[in-house]
Order: sequence, then structure tokens, then C-alpha cells
Amino acid sequence: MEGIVLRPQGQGCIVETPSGRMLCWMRGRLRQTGVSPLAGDRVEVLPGAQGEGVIESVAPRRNQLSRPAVANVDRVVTVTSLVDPRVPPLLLDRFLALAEKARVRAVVVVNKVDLGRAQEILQVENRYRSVGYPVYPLSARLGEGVEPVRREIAQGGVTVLAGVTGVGKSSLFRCLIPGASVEVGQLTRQGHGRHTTKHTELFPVGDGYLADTPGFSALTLEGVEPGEVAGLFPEFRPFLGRCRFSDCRHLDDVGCAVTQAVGTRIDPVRYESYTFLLREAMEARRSH
Ligand SMILES: Nc1nc2c(ncn2[C@@H]2O[C@H](COP(=O)(O)OP(=O)(O)OP(=O)(O)O)[C@@H](O)[C@H]2O)c(=O)[nH]1
Ligand SMILES: [Mg+2]
Ligand SMILES: [Zn+2]
Repeated sequence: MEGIVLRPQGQGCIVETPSGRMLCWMRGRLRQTGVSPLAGDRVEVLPGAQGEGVIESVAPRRNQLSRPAVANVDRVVTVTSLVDPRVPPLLLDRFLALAEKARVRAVVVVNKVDLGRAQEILQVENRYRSVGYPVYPLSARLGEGVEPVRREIAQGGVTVLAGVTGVGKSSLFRCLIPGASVEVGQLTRQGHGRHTTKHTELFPVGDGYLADTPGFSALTLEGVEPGEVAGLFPEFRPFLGRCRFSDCRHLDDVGCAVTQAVGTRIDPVRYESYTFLLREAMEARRSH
């Protein structure tokens, strides 16, 4: 039967199948190929005795995040806040660009609406809705505005949260999965030298799953070619191919259709993020 890996466990993993959760082991010849199951892996299971099973095959991964290790991500909920911390738009736009690069659906959460800034929140809502991203303003602390996010995740597939430190990812996670234990208000220590054995775990939400560790922790557009960056901004796409020169960088180039649209169909703040991410991609290429 078909199943999805919820988390690795020892040499095996916990798989959710139509007939419940099973502790599963990889078939020997699979282990020899060096495949180890990740949260999100779709697997074929042969049920055995006592709620255990054997994994016969692992479906090819549609995508895979390292740090945290999650396979087959369908959706990223990018979390930001305007106060405490005040997250620069560039950091949100970078997560959105990474999601576009991975071909993963992205939605935007503006957390901490209990701290005010109603006017600015509206501005951010308009900015990202006009690009096509659903925007959910909410307060994880008060548990207000969380239901639409739950419905989004419950539609199906695997969702990860993303966002810089302190925006409230763990707090939102706790609203969505009340029973689970995650650290709130502490710096997540993962990936800072200390050896942590904690694996990513998926928790069911309706017909979907939410990962308990945030995704896209790699904070640069490494592996993105400079020429690709403009295409990672959905609102730029109608203008691409319409510039005078085919190698237009959409900076100060003559006859650029993108820069002509800045201030009307392209938000200047988003354009600013583009110029920064383009430089980042150019530098990354130079240093390799
Ligand atoms: N006022 C307010 N504070 C919040 C809200 N959500 C979270 N916080 C606080 O913001 C701080 C950081 O929240 P976390 O949930 O730990 O943030 P995080 O994104 O998981 O941070 P890292 O794990 O470091 O990446 C904590 O002190 C929370 O109590 C909110 O909606 N309103
Ligand atoms: Mg956290
Ligand atoms: Zn151009």
C-alpha cells in the first residue's frame, strides 16, 4: 500500500498509510542503494505483523529541501512581521523567490498584527496580493486569523513554514498543531555547530501535512543563474522578452520593459528586492 513518511526513526521511519501508522524498515536492496527515507517521501509499503512494515520502494522526489530534510514540498508559508522584528521586504522576497525557484506554491503570513501598524499591514497585503500570493494577516499570539492558514494547509500536500528568526513560525506552528512540542521564543539552534539529532516531522492538518521545522533556511540564491532571477518575480513575467536587448538585466539598461513598469504594474519595493537578489546571484557566480 501507498504511504507518506512522517519522520525517520532510528534505522527506519514512521509511515502513515490508509490503515494507520506503521514503523517501517527499508527493504535490504533499497538500503544498499543508499536511499534513506525523508519526511515527505511517498513510499510503497508491504504491511507486516505488529504494526510494522517494509518499504518496497520510494517514489522519485519532486523536490527536496536540505536543512531541514523534507521531500516533495507542495507549499511554503512565508512568515513575516512588521514590528519586533521589523523584517525588511528583501528577506520576504528572497523566500518567495526561493519558492518560485523550487516551483512550490507560496503564501504570505503577516504575523503580530496585535502590535498595530494597520496601515502598513494593508500596504503589504496589497503588494503581495497584486503579485498573486494569498496574504494572511494574523496574530499567532492571540490565535486570531489562523483559520484561513489552516484551511490552506488542510487542502492537501506538504507545507513548510519559512521566515527569519523571531517572526513567529514556532508560535504559528503551535496554533496549528496544539499538541506538538516546538521551541518558542528561543533561537533555533539547529545548524549552529551543535549536533542535533532532531529530525523533521510531519503533522497531519486536514488532508495535508505541516513540517515542524522551517524550510528554506539557506539564505542565498545559490545555484540561481543571474538571468533566472527576473523570472522568479511573477509580476515581471509579462514584460520579460519585451526589452530592447535580449540580455537585458533590467537595471539601467536602455529600452527595458521591466523598469518602465516600475511604479505602475511593478511595485518599487519588489523591484528593489530584484536588484539586490540579482547582484547576489551575480556575486555567487563570480565566487564559484
Ligand atoms: N506580539 C506578538 N508576539 C508574537 C506573536 N507570535 C510570536 N510572538 C513572539 O515572538 C517571539 C518569537 O516567536 P517564535 O515563534 O519563537 O519565532 P520563530 O519564527 O519560531 O523564531 P526562530 O525559531 O528563532 O526562527 C516570541 O517571543 C513569541 O512569543 C504575535 O502574534 N504577536
Ligand atoms: Mg522557531
Ligand atoms: Zn529589461
